[in-house]
Amino acid sequence: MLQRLNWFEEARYGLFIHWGLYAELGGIWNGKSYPPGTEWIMRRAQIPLEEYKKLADTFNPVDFDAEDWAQKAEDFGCKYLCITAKHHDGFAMFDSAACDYNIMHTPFGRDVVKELSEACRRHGIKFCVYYSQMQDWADPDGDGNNWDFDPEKKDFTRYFNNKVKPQVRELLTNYGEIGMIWFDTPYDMPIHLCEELRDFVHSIQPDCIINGRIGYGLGDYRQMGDNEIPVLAYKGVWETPMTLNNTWGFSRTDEKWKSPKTVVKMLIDVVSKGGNLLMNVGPDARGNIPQGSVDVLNTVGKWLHKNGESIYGARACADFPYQMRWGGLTGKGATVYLHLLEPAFAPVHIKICNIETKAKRAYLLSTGEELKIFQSYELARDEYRFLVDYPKDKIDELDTVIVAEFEDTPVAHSLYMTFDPENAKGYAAPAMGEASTKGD
Ligand code: H79
Repeated sequence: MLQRLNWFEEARYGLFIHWGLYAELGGIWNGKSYPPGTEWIMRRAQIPLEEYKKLADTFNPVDFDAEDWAQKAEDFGCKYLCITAKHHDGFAMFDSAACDYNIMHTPFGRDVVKELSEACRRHGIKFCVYYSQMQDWADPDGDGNNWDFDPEKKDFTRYFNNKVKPQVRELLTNYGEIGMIWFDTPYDMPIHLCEELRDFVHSIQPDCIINGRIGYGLGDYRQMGDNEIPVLAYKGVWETPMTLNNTWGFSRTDEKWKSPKTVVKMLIDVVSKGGNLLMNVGPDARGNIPQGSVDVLNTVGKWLHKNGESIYGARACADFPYQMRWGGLTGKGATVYLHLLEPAFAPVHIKICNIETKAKRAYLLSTGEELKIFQSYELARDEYRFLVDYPKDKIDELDTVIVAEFEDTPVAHSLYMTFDPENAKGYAAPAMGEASTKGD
């Protein structure tokens, strides 16, 4: 694996921030609502550029406090933060000599990227930037705005040389170490420009990660689709960007936040398949992250501060070919974290089927309390299994984490393994009633 991916694999959970001029509209233009995807409103409502640009004349997020946002990211348990430096609308949230259409030319006149990069550094959070490299609805040569500009006259290479490369250079030069640059919607960008962009990034900051949406598999890791989590564990490094409601940018109408339980489940689902979760918030035009989203992510953060060991640096376990309706597994070497999400599906014990590796002990992560374990050979199914008792009175309704230490990295057997009586030795058959499979 690439060295520069090490921190990313360790991090597992990041905070995505979609913030731009569109926050002023919050999904509403001329009294008409354009959910979801409020950051797309300029294109969806075909707002003339001259009209949309007026938002820059009024952009003044007086409540913006980089320190507060970085503190929040830390409280949420996020290890990296990625802010939209330029989204498809073409407006730069940083001081850019390459293009005047940027935050310095607003009543606010402060470089948000600068302030956030410094605050993140103070809080030990990897600072990352999102940059839309192909679409630009403010530039006649950028992609996507066919209502102000004639598509026939577009010269993308000119845009690439005049705006993309100079702005990417600014981002990678003026803000210290950038953990990752997050590209988006490469559409049909020619491969030689994608390669040029990749090499350009690494010529300035060799350690800066490039996400998959640079196109053609040229990125350092695989970017899953927006809000898409794969069904199976995925080999290699990957990340799912996820909305907390149903939009990336701020919405005046959408307060349908996912519950803390849903977020924790998603995080476990993603990490148990070897990926990262990049969870989004959309601050409003005053610079406040909506309180409803803060409340949800704070609750998740409190859980993470107690149980983070089972997430940060954790990996997919051997792919046990069973659906574990009670929850899921994450792992680190010979340690397995059993995430009890649905105790109703584990009325007696928690069970991992088809696991032969010997267990040493198990304990409750939150208290360290030792738990009783069983391992047995199951004649009926010709397989080994691992069971652990759990304290029914110490359930964390978000997720109760049980740590099981094995003698080695646990391996799953094929469903079609053949019976070898020798293998069955050394495992005590559980006494009746102790590790009953009734109801399983
Ligand atoms: O930045 C966020 C999105 O704006 C961006 N990717 C994430 C991280 C993105 N760009 N394009 N797409 C996603 C795919 C296009 C989705 C669309 Fe729609 C469907 C555009 C118009 C209809 C979603 C729904 C966005 C607006 C409405």
